[in-house]
Amino acid sequence: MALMPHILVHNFWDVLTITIENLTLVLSVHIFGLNFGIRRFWVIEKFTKTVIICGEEMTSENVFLLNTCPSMFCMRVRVALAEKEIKYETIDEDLTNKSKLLLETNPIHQQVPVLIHNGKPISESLIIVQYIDEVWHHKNPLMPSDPHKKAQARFWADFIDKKVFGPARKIWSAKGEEQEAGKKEFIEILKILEGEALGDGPYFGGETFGYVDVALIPVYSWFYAFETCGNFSIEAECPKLVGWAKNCMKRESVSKSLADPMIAYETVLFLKKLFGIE
Ligand SMILES: N[C@@H](CCC(=O)N[C@@H](CS)C(=O)NCC(=O)O)C(=O)O
Ligand SMILES: *[C@@H]1O[C@H](CO)[C@@H](O)[C@H](O)[C@H]1NC(C)=O
Ligand SMILES: *[C@@H]1O[C@H](CO)[C@@H](O)[C@H](O)[C@H]1NC(C)=O
Repeated sequence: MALMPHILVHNFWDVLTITIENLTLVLSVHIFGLNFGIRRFWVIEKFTKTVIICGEEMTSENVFLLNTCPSMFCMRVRVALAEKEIKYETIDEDLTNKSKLLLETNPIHQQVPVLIHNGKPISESLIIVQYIDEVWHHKNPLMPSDPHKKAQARFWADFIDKKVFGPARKIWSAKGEEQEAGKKEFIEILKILEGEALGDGPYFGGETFGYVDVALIPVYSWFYAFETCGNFSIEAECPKLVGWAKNCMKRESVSKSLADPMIAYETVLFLKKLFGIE
């Protein structure tokens, strides 16, 4: 029988495959320039142009995250995966030059994060966090089980999505009155979260670290950038909220998943340059 090897060249991997009828054997895989040799890889999913492959040696859970390090939305997913102790591979995206894989797995928004679990993509950070909580429900549940408490948690996460990021962006991207308005709105929103949602803490979910904590904690890694750009102190305005954030940072799932504040600050400087601000 004549074997016909197909060489598929992709953004971040080269795969040498042999296809015999419907069976595809992957013989040699180069990922980020590393040769994984002949191993038992299997093809998880064929998107139109990209083959997702996975080897047992790489990850036991078949979880990939399309990621950029300083993205607050990606950090949410990294925190949730860490809480669940899931092994996964991150695939770093250059958002100024998006990969085919990103365009294929999130064709509607073309944004990170995208979680690919067993070849199936899921996008939108809060939806991904809920998915993670449902699939790995045995370990550190993030969502309360009581339907009313669950609805409240979803309310506050939605509030964060709708209210926090707009003013936060104004702090670094605007000047003068508009920047002052951004600072004021940002602090007002944090005060609402502090007063109405956090309560006596230690977490938004009460005694246990949960969904709302995951939704908000990545913003903390951008505080330094906001404070530097806006010349103000968030801690002076919202000491309780900063106390909550510092407490969250004691969790390894959080401290290991959040970007270094300097990286967030450098990202702000990069974005300013990219958008011609200053
Ligand atoms: N609502 C989305 C927001 C995701 C998002 O804004 N991602 C940014 C990076 S922080 C992105 O991919 N931007 C690229 C673009 O919009 O072209 C979520 O929660 O996942
Ligand atoms: C964009 O990405 C592709 C592959 O992902 C690479 O070959 C190309 O050089 C990149 N272009 C720029 C301008 O970085
Ligand atoms: C920053 O704020 C302080 C007061 O809080 C003020 O004295 C100082 O001039 C400000 N710096 C700039 C660069 O606006």
